[in-house]
Formats: sequence, structure tokens, C-alpha cells
Amino acid sequence: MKTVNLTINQLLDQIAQFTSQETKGVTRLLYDEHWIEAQKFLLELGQMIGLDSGFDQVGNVILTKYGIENDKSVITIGSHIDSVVNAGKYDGIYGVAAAIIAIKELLAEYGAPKKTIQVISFCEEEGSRFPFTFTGSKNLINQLPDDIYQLVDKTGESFEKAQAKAIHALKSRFPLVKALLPTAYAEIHIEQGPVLERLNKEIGIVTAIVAQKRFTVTITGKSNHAGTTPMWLRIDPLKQAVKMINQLEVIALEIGEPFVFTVGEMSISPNASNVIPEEAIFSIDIRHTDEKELQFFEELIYKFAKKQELELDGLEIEINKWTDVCVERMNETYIEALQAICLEKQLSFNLMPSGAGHDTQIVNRIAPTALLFVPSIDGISHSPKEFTTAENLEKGKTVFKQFIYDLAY
Ligand code: HGY
Ligand code: MN
Ligand code: MN
Repeated sequence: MKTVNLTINQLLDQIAQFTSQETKGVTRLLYDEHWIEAQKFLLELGQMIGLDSGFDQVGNVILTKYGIENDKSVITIGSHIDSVVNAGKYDGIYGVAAAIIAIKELLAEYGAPKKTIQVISFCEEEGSRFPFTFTGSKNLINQLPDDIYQLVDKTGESFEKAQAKAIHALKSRFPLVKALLPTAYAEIHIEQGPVLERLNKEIGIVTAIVAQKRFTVTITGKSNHAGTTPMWLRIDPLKQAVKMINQLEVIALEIGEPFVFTVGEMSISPNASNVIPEEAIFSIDIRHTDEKELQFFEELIYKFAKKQELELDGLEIEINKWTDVCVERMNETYIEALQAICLEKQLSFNLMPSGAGHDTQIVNRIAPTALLFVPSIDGISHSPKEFTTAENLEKGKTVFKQFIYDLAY
């Protein structure tokens, strides 16, 4: 099937094939072999539709159509190519596919734009391989810290080595380029929640993206025999982890909506049924539209850890914060413009905050941004059950395409 004439849904089906086969859903992690194939596929697609196609030094794919007017405007559109483990086929990649199909259609219908349009498939947003998030968009706005090169993934592979392999694979066929600094950014994404479906609305127009902090907590105790070690003699890191998580859960429920507290990852070593663990490592993900509440909760994490160390001699608790992004508000003029487009196209819409993080919140630090949602069936995401109807994917693209037209033509 000729890739260029695919619908969004067909394109998503093609890209969903770039995945590890070891998981039920889609698993495409930063710099892994599936990530490389997916980025190569997008670079080829960019070439087929006549865009300048290249990648930058972190592996963002940059597809560019220079505008007729050589002013400094750079309308940037896109989303991320990486996925969580066992993901669906829409998160991130729908925004990339919609951007590519929108620009293809605009070029066919209206020719070259006045303003430069830059489509980006961001190399990483999720933080699902290395303990770091928004690598692609942070690199785009020149806010990528150097110390990420020393990070290692769960197999012990360093960020630096994984990146070198992936860049080498891309370099064999495509040019290394530098992205242009955006003067405007727009992203379309699945909602990943239940609101649009519950309200029976076709389009979400995002007003703000929540603040988010992520931590890795490493609790070290003393491994010992499960049968011969009396309870009062134990320094058990897993029991201490459970104690801390339960205390934090009570506070989280007291803080209430829209605060969310998640422990999504946990590993125990040596992880044997008749051995008191040596170490328990778990993640903490907290989000809120009010940064003061997040700050309050973060301080509690440190406080509980200190108290538990003082109460149990020999227990060590290390807390590493590796994501800390503040609330970002989308551009008011763009929000008005998107409402007008929805009204004109007779599409129902809902103004709403985003509980999920997006590359939009990073680019929003340096340029005005717009973020659109389409409904997620049953509000499910970060799961193979993630689903959005082909009809809603197209409706979203229609609004997104009109918005890009209004900015660039
Ligand atoms: O976790 C998030 O909010 C996003 O899916 N990265
Ligand atoms: Mn995600
Ligand atoms: Mn996403």
C-alpha cells in the first residue's frame, strides 16, 4: 500500500508494527531497534511528500517546508515517537501522523506556505527507558542538560551508548540537521482520559497542562534469612516502602482532586520468596494544577523518609527527583482560534486542562502553543486497550490542519 495516500488510521497501523514483540501492546523505547525503524520510516515519508528530511543530534526527526516569506516564523507541529511499555498505538504517534498528513494535504491543496512549517517526531517524551523525560522537546529549545549522557537503563546500557548506536543507524541514510527554533507550536494528541467521551464532545481544546514531578526512591536494608531472622531484628526495605507509600496515599486522598499520586514501578532485590530483601526501588509520579500542593507533597516524601531512617537504624533511603515541570498555560489567542474553527466546522468541543504531560508544555517555555485532544474510548491509555475511532482521528486532524493553515498560509 502506497504510504503517502494512507488515512491516519492506516498510517498508525503501519507505525504500530515498529514494536517489540515481547509485549502485548506497542513497546518502542528511545533508541531501541523499533525506534530506529520508526524514525527511518518517518524520514522516508517526509522525503516522499517533498519535505526537507533530517534528524538532529538527539534523534528528533525534523521534516521542513520552508515558507515563501523568509521571515523568522517557524510553525512547528508534532509529538513523540517513543511509547511506554505495553502501550497503545495512538499516544504520541497520532500527533506525528496527523502533522504529516495535514502538511501533505495543505501542500497539495494550497502549495507552499508563506511561513515555514516544521514537523517534528520527538525522540522521547515518556521517560520509559531512561529516568528522564521530554528529551526531544528539551533539545529543541536548547534546555537539554549534559548529565543525561551518564544515565543508564534497566539493562545497564548508557544513554550515550544507546544514542550513538541509533544516530549511527540514521546517519547511514539521512542528513544530520539542526531544528529551527519554533515561533509557534501545535500538537494534537489522544486525551488519554474519560472527559470528552463522558461529555460526548468531539474535540478537546487544552487550556493548561498540569505540573508534574517524578522520583525514584531507593530503600536499602539488610538481606537475611526469612525463617531464622526474628521480626524485631529485621531491616526490611520492602516493608518500609509499603509503609511510606501507605502514608503518602493517605495524604494524597486528603489533598483530593485534581491531585494524583502513582507508584507505577517497583523492583526488589534479590527478589526471592525466602529472603528478606536487600533493596526496594519504586517510582513516584505526582501531578496537580497547583504547584504549591506538589511542593507540599514533595516535602512530605523527604520528611517521611528521614523519620523512617531515624526509627530504624541501618535503613537508608535515597530519593532521586528526575522530572519537575511546572504548570504551563496554552496561548489564549490560539484557544480562541481553535474554538472558532470548531464552531465553523460544527464540531463539539470542550475547554479542559491536561492531566497528562506533553511536549507542548516544554515548547511553551519559549513560544506560544496550542494543544488539541480527541476522545479516548473508556478513557484508557498507556495500555493495549487504548482506542480512538478513525472518525474522531480524522475530525481532530481537520481542526488541526485548519489551525496550521491559518498560521502558515
Ligand atoms: O505520563 C504522561 O503524562 C505522558 O503520557 N507522558
Ligand atoms: Mn504517554
Ligand atoms: Mn503522549
